[in-house]
Amino acid sequence: MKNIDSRTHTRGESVYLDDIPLLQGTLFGAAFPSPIAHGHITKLDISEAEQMPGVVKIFTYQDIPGENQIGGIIQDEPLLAEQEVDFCGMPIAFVVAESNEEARAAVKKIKVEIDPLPVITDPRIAQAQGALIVPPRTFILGDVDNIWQACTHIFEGTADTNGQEHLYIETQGAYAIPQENNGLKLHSSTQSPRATQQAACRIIGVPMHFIEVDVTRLGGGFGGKEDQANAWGAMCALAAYSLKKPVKYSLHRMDDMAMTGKRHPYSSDFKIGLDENLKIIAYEVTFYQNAGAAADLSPAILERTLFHCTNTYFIPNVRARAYSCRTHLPPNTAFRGFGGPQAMFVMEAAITKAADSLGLDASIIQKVNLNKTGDEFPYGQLAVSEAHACWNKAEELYNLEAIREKATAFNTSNKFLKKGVSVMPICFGISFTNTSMNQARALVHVYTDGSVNVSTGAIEMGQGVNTKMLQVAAQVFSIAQEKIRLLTTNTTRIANTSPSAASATADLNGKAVYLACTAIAERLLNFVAEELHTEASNVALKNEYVYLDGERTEWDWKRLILAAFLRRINLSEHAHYATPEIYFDKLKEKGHPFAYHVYGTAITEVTVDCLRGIYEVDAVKLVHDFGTSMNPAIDKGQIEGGLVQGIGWMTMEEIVFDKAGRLRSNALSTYKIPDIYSAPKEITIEFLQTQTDNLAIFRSKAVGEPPLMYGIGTYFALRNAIKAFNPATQIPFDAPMTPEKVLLALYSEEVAKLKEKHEQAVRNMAIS
Ligand code: LUZ
Ligand code: MOS
Repeated sequence: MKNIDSRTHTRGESVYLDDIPLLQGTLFGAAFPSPIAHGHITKLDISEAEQMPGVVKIFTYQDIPGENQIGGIIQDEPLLAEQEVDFCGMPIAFVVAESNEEARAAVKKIKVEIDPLPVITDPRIAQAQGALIVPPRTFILGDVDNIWQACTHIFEGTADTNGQEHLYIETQGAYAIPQENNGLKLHSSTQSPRATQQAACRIIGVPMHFIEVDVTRLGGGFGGKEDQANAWGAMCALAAYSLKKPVKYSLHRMDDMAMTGKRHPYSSDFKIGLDENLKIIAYEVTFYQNAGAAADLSPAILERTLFHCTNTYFIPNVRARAYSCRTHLPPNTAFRGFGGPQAMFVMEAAITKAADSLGLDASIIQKVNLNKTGDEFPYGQLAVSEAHACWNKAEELYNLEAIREKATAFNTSNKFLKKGVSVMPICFGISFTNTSMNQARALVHVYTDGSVNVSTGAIEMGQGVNTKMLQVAAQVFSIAQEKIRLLTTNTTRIANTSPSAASATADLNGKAVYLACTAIAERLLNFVAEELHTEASNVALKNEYVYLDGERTEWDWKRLILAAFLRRINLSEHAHYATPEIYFDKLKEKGHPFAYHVYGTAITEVTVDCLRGIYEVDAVKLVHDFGTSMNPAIDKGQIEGGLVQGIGWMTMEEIVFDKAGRLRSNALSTYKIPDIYSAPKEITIEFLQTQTDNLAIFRSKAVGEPPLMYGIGTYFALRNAIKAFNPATQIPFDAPMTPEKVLLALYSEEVAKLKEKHEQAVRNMAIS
């Protein structure tokens, strides 16, 4: 089945926030961001801005009737700065004017004086000063301290990954419309309607039932709107509530980039120990997470980093420690993978360090350490593993040996072009790590003509979740897809939603749709069985007909529905689903937090131009564990998108903050994301279709986040290509591998000599 949005998308008819027709009298907001990363506000002068044409009101924290607080996990984030600013881009005031342009013009007239305070951008410095968001967490398996002496090989090192801009095509935004009796309707580009509703209510100081949040779809989220859509929703709600006028704020790209948090940069130390058979028997890792200026989702992300610290390997002795460090960057936030990719990069760096030192290909160490069913993760859950199945299938199907030989032959006959190959196995846990969030609801109405409406808590953000929801309803009722419509995500129809996140949206909401449709179907079957003087177990719904003992009856779907309605059978159902079996004990740091894991293996081939440092990804060939995919077209789309996004994070996407905490890569001219030319020339996706029972909807495993981590393979393939040119080079594990870094690594000796010469020249100048 194709994506139900494809027609309106290609015709430009799909409705995003900016496509909502504006009500007469709508006002427009714009935030005034702090120009400085850290300091005390000594003076805020809005008098000139207030006199600007079209300006209706300028809100500061003093105009907030409720609580000036939008922190989710920890109450440490004001909506509008009070006495202190903690990051460059922190909203200080909210201008509301009659037009967008007037609001933005007025923002430029606001004057603020700030006494600067020291700015920290490095998480290790923050940690050394005790600036932590939450106390550190430690996961332990086995006895790492007493196993080092049993190791044949021990290697240590550091590995760093930079952040990543979400770059959803639709920027953040909201549109608040007053209703009678002080109610508000809030359109928001949010992954979490409940969180946006709650934040807005808290700011205004009204109970949650005063605000209805409604979302048709998002033009991308990637985690950037899991928590950080709330501020803009709250600002619009605040202004609409106090002015009794509709208020809209849709951020400009550069404002969005400067004011919102990104993927967390991490700096990490590792120590890895192997026995004589290359089995990793000890692994110790310390993560320094750059949380930014407020907690946001950082504690949850830190937790997922720990959960994924051993990637897909079984390591019997592990100690993993993680610090969430408070710095003066915009609060970093959820981003596809949610701290997992950062941990997996460190694991792969440790293996690569061992392989380099032992003169081996990393894949030899990777392969002998893949986990098996029954192996214990450091957090106590036992694996149901497809690691070997994916690896072996990829190795054979794509002929890894031949790929390697081809690359070696190419490298022998080319001086300035070098190929590199890597293998990247992945393992990703599916469920919110916070057990309580693993719940969802669905509301299904069957109308008297047999047509069906479905509402869920799922947010459609381009990932195709609505199509999957429709498939569930169509399958349970056995009716044509044209009879079913997916409605907007709305807090009055579906309350208390978990964010559409953690790759779990289709599973959680799909199960709720399944339960709702099944309940209605059961009532229908009981009713028709009575009409046909038989047992319900003898009748079934099939292709829009009632079947009796396998034979089609005269009862078609329409007749059935109308007759059931006239007999006053309930044709609506609101169902609730909560993932069974999962739990986690934070005191022991043990449990069974994930419904299941998703596995896969990717082989990456790259070519580096050793004169210029630029590179191409020739091919990524992978085997992915889909369970039993319920929609291969959508799932393949998720794999391709995730992979290219992961490659971008690992290669060309480079976030640069200067020492003062100002974002320098603040536009698409200075922040490069993969385009069609930098995507792999070839992406081959092979399905590992398994029949094993799992907790996924229709056994179709979650596919949102796992494929991003295949992108890590590109980093290590590039490294191998560089080493083919310059075997002696020492390449720090420091992603992204930009062309500049490639060039420096290719000519590390020359670079060192130039540096020496330069320093000598500087010394000579100083003397003369
Ligand atoms: N969001 C969240 C997530 O709140 N908890 C999670 O475990 C998670 N995992 C992935 C992505 N978003
Ligand atoms: Mo997410 S990182 O699943 O919002």
